[in-house]
Amino acid sequence: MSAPQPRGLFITVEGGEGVGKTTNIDYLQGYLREHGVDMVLTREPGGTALAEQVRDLLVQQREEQVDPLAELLLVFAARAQHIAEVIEPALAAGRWVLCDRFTDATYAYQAGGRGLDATLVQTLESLVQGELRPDFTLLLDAPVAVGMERARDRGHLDRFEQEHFEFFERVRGTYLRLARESSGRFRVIDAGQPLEAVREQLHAVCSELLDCWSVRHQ
Ligand code: Z5A
Repeated sequence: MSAPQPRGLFITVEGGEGVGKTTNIDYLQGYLREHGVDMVLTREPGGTALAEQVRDLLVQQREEQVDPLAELLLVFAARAQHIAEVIEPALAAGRWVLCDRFTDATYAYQAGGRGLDATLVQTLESLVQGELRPDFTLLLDAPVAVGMERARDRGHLDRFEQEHFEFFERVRGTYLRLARESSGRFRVIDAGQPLEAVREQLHAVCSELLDCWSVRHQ
């Protein structure tokens, strides 16, 4: 009888405003696929038809003030659908999942940024995810002023991107605290550096991920 299929690796990429997630995820995906990794690339909020509709509701500018608790519940509603439809089936089939943001973003934005009690996030995390947690999280970190300038240069700003400097300082502070508290899972990338230097750091992390995968297969 053949050995059971090992679960795929669940890798999340996190960071504040303008740190270059999209730019670097495209690069990571290309690099890992070249090294033979069978992978699903997805994002939060989003990743399914329903969750992408929730994403639109969350990021659109609107007249009414969005209540932080309503925002939190929408984020987790989208996440429940995303886990059931995309993440769990892929991991169970032995595929890697590379996800642009996950629950660390909820701690950073809804608890850190908006000021909601982090225990609310913990409660919903347990309810919606059960035991599911990322195997590795790449935190792209850059000074807030650098990130905000890059995002401004990109043009149109969504509802989150229009937040003020102090909001993004709290987001960054929360991410860095999470990285210190879960240092086994997090890899912090200095994303304030030029792209070439960021990619060198990503190569080192990719080698580690590929090593971890080959151990899982033994
Ligand atoms: N959100 C939440 O509140 N709670 C949650 O639980 C979750 C999400 C999951 C949408 O997410 C919003 O959802 C997000 C938080 C909230 N709002 N914000 N802000 P998103 O992931 O789509 O948001 P985003 O931050 O706008 O992601 P992004 O599109 O990946 O942006 P980015 O990180 O700024 O990446 P970029 O577009 O690749 O880079 C920005 C510019 O900088 C671009 O012109 C690049 O060419 C340039 N760049 C990138 N790297 C460099 C370097 N190293 N040097 C020079 N220039 C660079």
